[in-house]
Order: sequence, then structure tokens, then C-alpha cells
Amino acid sequence: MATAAAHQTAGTPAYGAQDGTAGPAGDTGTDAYQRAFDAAVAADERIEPRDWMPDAYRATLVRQIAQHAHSEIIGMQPEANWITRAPSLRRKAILMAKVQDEAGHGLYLYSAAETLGTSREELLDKLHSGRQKYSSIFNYPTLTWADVGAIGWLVDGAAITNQVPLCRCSYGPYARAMVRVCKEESFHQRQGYELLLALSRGTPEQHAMAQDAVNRWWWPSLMMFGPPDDESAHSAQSMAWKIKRHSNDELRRRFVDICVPQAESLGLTLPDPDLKWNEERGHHDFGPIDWTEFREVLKGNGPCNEQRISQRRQAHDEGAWVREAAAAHAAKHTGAGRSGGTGATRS
Ligand code: BYC
Repeated sequence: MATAAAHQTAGTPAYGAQDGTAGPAGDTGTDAYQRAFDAAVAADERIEPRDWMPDAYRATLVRQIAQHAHSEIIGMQPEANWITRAPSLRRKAILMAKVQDEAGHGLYLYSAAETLGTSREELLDKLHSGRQKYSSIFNYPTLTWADVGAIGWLVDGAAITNQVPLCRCSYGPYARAMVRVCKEESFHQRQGYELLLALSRGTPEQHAMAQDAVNRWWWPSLMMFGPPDDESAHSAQSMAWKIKRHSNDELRRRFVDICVPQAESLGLTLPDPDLKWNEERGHHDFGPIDWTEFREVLKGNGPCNEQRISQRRQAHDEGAWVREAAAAHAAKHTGAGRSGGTGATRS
């Protein structure tokens, strides 16, 4: 919420008591808080960490932001796989920067989740034990160099289509994190497009490699937007709370419409014989998505699910000494501050 004062001037009670027991003067219980929350959402104001919010709103945000954060850090793996094999120093530097950006996105998102009262340790534990999801897309392998281009163009393109509306999410810290993430994702999408264009205009073998990558990544990219609207468990409530601004199908249609002319400029074909412009609907029609495959990937049966999680667990275990050293360093400095030390012991 923008400010408590803004609510008072709007005739709604000020926020602050997270347990909802101390209502505004003359009002007790959570009802007044609920009304103020509803009014803030209706007025397109931002809900901030110290504002009262319904438990289910908080839980939905933690679920979505955690899944998003996990996707960013798991999403580093398929591309990092190509850093040592990038075909030039320029491509290597670009790819390293991109993969580092994904780590940064994970950090912004875990921090946003922490503002909701959940710790990063708890979320990582849920990821490692399979109790929280990450995006289905990262369970597919990167078989050739062209896959790096296809991920940038299609996967980051889909991510931007999904995430630009999240910059207007009702929860302030998530919305603000998305602004920076989207700027960086735009760079990622362009590097993918430029990489595919170079391959497409290269030798016949390079063109074929680019086409093969697009063939394999197209359908999984469409699945990134989530199940069809009539099977989306959370969409209606998330849209009512203005966490999501558009339905899964709406964003998927928008993405297809964006990609068709881009594929033409790339000189590549999208692997869907049913893809055609529908004048009446003002959108492209496209063929059926294999939702059985999507459900299997979510159940853990995609081509790389096991590999992704075991590599993540291994990286976490191998990083234990860094976390321990950081905690010891922080404790040393906090201790020095508390004891009124002169700072002489600080490094
Ligand atoms: N994969 O009711 P629904 C990136 C789950 S990272 C896996 O429609 P909702 C990048 C869903 O969680 C991009 N699970 O859910 C990084 C729910 O399960 P639970 C990641 C999926 O939340 C590195 C169930 O299916 N982006 O760009 O209303 C390199 C029912 O679905 C998927 C985000 O995370 C999926 N694709 O809508 C390059 C964006 N789809 O929780 C690039 C933020 C659905 O009930 N998230 N499920 O067990 C969102 O916008 C929404 O959460 C979704 C799903 C649109 C994904």
C-alpha cells in the first residue's frame, strides 16, 4: 500500500498490525483490515510488506515468487552448460553475463519472498526436496549451441511476455523486482535473436542447427505460460488480487502473435502446421499443445528433472563453506558493534 496516510485520506483504516487484532479506532478484528486491503487492491495501490494482508494472499505470493526464484537459478544450468563451448570470446562473455544475470534475478526474488516472512533457507529446502516447483521449461536439454539462441529468443521472450504485466503486480516488492528483471530479460531475448539470426544466415548446417533448436523449444515455450485457463487452479483468485493481470491463455496468445513475424525475419519456421492468422479473432490460431507432456514434466518425468535437481543440491552442498564463512564474518562484525568496539578488529 502506498502509505497509511493515503488510506486514511481515502476513508479507509491505516494498516500496520499484521495479526489483525488491533483494528482501527472503534473497530476490532480483521474485517476492517480486509476492507482496507480490498479497497487498496481495487484502487490499484501497492500492498507493502508491513501492511496487513489475507493469509491466502501471502501464501499465493510465496508460492509464485518462490517458483519464479527457483526457475531463475535452475535456469542457469542449461545455458551454463555451453559457457566453455561458446564459439568465440565475445559469445562466451555475453553468455557468462546472461547466466550471472539469472543468479541476480534469483536473489531479487528470494529477497522479495523474504519480505513475506519466509526465509531463503526454507525455500531452498522446499526446492531441493521437490515440495516447490520451478518452470517446466528447464527440464529440457541444451543439445547444440543453437539451443542457447532458442532459449534467449523463445524462453526469455516468453518470460518477458509473462513478466511485464507482473511489474504492475499488487505486491510492491515483487512488482519492483520485476522492473529490473524485465530490462535484463530484454537484453537476453535480443542476444538469443541475434545468435539465431547469425546461424540462420550462416552455412546450411548452421541454418539446420538453428531450425532444429526452434523445433525442440517452441512447444515447451508455449507450456511455460501454464495450463489452459479452464484448468488453471490459481488464475481467477490471483487475477482478483491483481497479482496476475492476464490469464495464461491470454499471454500465450500474445506470445504466439509476437513470435510469428520474428520467425519470418529470422528465416526460420515455427513447427506448427496449424499456425495461421485468424482475421476474426485478431490472433493466430495454433495447434494443440501436448498437455500430457506438460503434466509429466511437472511430475518429475521430463528429460532432465533428475539432473537439474541433483546438480542444484550438489551446488548447494558445495557452497556450504561460503555460507558458513559469510555468517561467521557477519557475526564477528555484529559482535564488534555490540561491544562498542573501536573497529580496530575490523578487516
Ligand atoms: N512450470 O493455476 P496455475 C525465466 C503450476 S524463469 C511449472 O495456472 P499460476 C528464465 C503452478 O505453479 C521464468 N509449473 O498457476 C530463467 C501450479 O502448481 P502449484 C519463470 C507450472 O501460479 C533463466 C499449477 O501448475 N517465470 O524466465 O496461477 C533463464 C497450476 O497452474 C507451470 C515465472 O515463474 C510451469 N510452466 O500460474 C531464462 C513467472 N505453469 O503451485 C529464463 C511467475 C503452471 O499449485 N509465475 N505451473 O503446485 C507466474 O506467472 C505463474 O505462476 C504461472 C502459473 C503463469 C507460471
